[in-house]
Amino acid sequence: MTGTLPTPTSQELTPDQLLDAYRVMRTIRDFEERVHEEFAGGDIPGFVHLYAGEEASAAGVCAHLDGRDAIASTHRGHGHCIAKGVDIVGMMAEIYGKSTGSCRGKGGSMHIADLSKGMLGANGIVGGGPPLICGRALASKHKGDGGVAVAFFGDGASNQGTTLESLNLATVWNLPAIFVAENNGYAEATSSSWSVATDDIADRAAAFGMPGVIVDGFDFFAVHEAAGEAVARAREGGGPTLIEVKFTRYFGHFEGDQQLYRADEVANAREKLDCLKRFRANVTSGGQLTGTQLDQIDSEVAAAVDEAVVAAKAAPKPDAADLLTDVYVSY
Ligand SMILES: Cc1ncc(C[n+]2csc(CCOP(=O)(O)OP(=O)(O)O)c2C)c(N)n1
Ligand SMILES: [Mg+2]
Repeated sequence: MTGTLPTPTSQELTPDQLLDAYRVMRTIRDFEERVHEEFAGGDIPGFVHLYAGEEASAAGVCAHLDGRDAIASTHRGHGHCIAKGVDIVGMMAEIYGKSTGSCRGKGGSMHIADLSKGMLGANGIVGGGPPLICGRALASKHKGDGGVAVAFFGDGASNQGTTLESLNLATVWNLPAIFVAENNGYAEATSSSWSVATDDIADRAAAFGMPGVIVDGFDFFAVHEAAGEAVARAREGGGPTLIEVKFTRYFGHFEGDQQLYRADEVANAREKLDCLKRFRANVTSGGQLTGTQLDQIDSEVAAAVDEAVVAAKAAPKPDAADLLTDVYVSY
C-alpha cells in the first residue's frame, strides 16, 4: 500500500489555517537561523542540531493535532516543539541552559519537553521516540479520549530495532499512532543510500501491515494531506500509518559539522525547493493570501525570536541548589 499522493493545493485550507501554517514554518526557520548565529557566538552550551529546511514536516503534521494528541521528537527537535505549540521564550532559554527554560535549563536543546502541550520530548536516543508514542497511543486507546500519538524520527532511526518493534506493536495493538520518517538523506555523515536497505523507508510499512506513503517534504500541502488522512484513520480506530517525508536539512548534522560529505545540495534546495518560498508562491498565486500578509508575519516572527534571545541571555542560570530538584516525578 505504499504510494505517492497527488500534489494537493492551498484551496483546501481557510486563510486563517494558511496564516497559522506559515507562521509556524517561519518561526521554525527564524528560530533555527538565529540559533545557528548565536551558537557561533559561543554562549550556547552543549550540542545543537538544527531543523531548518524540514519545516513543512512538523508544520504539516502538527496542523492536524490538538490538546488530546502527543508527539515524540528527536535530537533535531526544535521544529517539532514549535509546531506543537511550545513557547519559544522558554525554548530559547532552555537552549542557553537558563533557569527560565522549558526544563529549567537542565535539558538543553536535545531534551526540550513540555507535557502541557503534548510534547513528550526531544530525545538524544536515536529511535527513542517510536516506543514512547506506542505507550501514549495505547493509553489514549484505553481511555477512549480520541487522542493520537505521533513519532518523528530520521532515516537513521528507521534502522533502529526500537523503531521496527514499535511499527509491529502499533499494528498488533491497532494503535492510533503515526510514524513520520523524516528522511533528510543522512544519519550524521552516512548517506541513507548506504544504510537503508530499501529505496524508500515507506516500503517497510507493508511488512508491518500498515499503509505507507511518501511525500515531498518541501511541500507543506503534500505533508498536510498525507498527515490528515493518517490522523483521521487513527482517530477512527483504523490503526497506524507510516509517512516518509523526503527533504534536505539546511545546516550540518550538528552545529560545527564541516559537511565534507556533501557539495551543492543545500544551495540547490534553498534556491529551488524551499518550503517557505513554495508556500508563499502557492498561496499568493492562488489568491488566498497576499504577500503583505505574509510579510507582516515575517516581521512579527523576527521580533518574537529577537525577544526570546534577549530574554534568554538576561535570564539566570540554575542554582547549585536546583541540582536535585525535578529528578523524580511526584504523583
Ligand atoms: C541509540 C543511538 N545511537 C547513536 C547515536 C548517535 N547519533 C546521534 S544523531 C545520529 C544520526 C541520526 O540520523 P537520523 O535518524 O537520520 O536523524 P537526522 O540527524 O538526520 O535528523 C546518530 C547516529 C545516538 N544518539 N543514539
Ligand atoms: Mg537523517
